[in-house]
Amino acid sequence: MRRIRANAILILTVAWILGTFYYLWQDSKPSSSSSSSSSSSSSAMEEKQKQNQDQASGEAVLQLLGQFDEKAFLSSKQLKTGEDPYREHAFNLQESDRLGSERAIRDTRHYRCASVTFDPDLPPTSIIITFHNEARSTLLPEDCRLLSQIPKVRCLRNERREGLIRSRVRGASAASASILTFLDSHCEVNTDWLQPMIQRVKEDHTRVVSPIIDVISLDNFAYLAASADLRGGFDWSLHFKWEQIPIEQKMARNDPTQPIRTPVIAGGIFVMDKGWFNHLGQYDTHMDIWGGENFELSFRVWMCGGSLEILPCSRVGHVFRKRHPYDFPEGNALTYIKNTRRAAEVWMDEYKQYYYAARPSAQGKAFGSIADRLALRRKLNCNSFRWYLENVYPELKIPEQEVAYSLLKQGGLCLESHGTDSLGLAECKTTPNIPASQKWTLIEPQIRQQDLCLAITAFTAGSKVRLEPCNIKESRQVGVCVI
Ligand SMILES: [Mn+2]
Repeated sequence: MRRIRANAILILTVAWILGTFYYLWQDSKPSSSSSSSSSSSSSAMEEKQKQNQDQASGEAVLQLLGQFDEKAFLSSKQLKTGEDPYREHAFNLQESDRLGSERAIRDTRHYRCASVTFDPDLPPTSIIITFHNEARSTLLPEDCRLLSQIPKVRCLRNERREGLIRSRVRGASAASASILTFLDSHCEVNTDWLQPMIQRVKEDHTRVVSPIIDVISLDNFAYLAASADLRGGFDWSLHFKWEQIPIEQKMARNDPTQPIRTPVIAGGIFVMDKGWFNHLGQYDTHMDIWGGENFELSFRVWMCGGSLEILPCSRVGHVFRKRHPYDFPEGNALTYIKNTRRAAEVWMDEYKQYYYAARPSAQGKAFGSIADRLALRRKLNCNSFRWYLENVYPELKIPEQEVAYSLLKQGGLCLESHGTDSLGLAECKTTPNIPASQKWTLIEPQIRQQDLCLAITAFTAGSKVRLEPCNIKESRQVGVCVI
């Protein structure tokens, strides 16, 4: 009896181990694989199915391209022997050309994404791709005449160099669908990338959604899965960075297919309702070429009643480059400063001082008139930047640096702290330096000494001022600033 039980346990254990391996193998195998060499253990039937899929996808591509002859198009502008394949586009053009526009890539989504369902009647979307001297093999058309041979494609050519911001606005205005999909011009979309985004926007038109952006190697064009635990963040110089989802949010995520709230989007790839895009003021069209527009859009969306999400079940690959392959007529740095300065001046309220502290070179640089954008902000009755920091991005640390400090004088005497809670007036001391007890720092809206803040004891005439631990939500400390 005991032996039978032991055997049963052994069999169950072996089955469990095999099952686990099968599960892991299922999870990691490339499900969109159409390369017949990918799996030697597949049965003949599976091979046949794959071949059929291959054929079907090949035909679908032919249908999509219509009369457009991709091979002829690419061969008319080939790399010369000995030419640096990185020179013109800052990625390996030779490798990009060799791959062509259709290849099998690994489905990098979490396996549970495959069973997520979508409404059968999702609304259509217009895809807007802006480009400037893009390579022929990463974005097929660079010539509007050839481009128009591809069914459904419209090509708008600007009279002069406008940059991505004004070009996107022009593309959005010409779009016929009610949902806009913005794509960079060197992207490769993955399995069912579009449905999750359209679904979220259909359910709530104020959502602005973005896929997880996978990495396409600029050297060999390998398609690499990006982490699903990242969101968009920034530092005070308005430098975008990917950052880990805060640990509490990560712990609370029990469904890996659920959207990730993000303070900002990277800006290259996102989906937005067209009516909402127009209602919110499209883009700041006084921004030039590239950069900063993602902050302006992100602040505006959050502060004016919308939200930003990254959808883990949508994956799009992007060639991340180390330099811009095109020139900036005003110079790269000046353009970035102009654009981010406009974003800071319109949206960051008193917190723009931290932007200037982190990017001192921005001080005094021209950024044009922002009157129309300030009017837009008033019209839309948007929240303050402080609201944004408290509700959307509390993880962004406010610099502890002393923004403005000085003595606080009454008559000939100066306010001085004694210990942690008592205050008094004393002879002003300035040599050799202001002592810590008389040095008061203004960090709006509080007056501080390290972690202690000046506060009134009550909102009545004659109430005393005292020192207490700083608390930004304590109105008795904010009131002190009004003096
Ligand atoms: Mn890009």
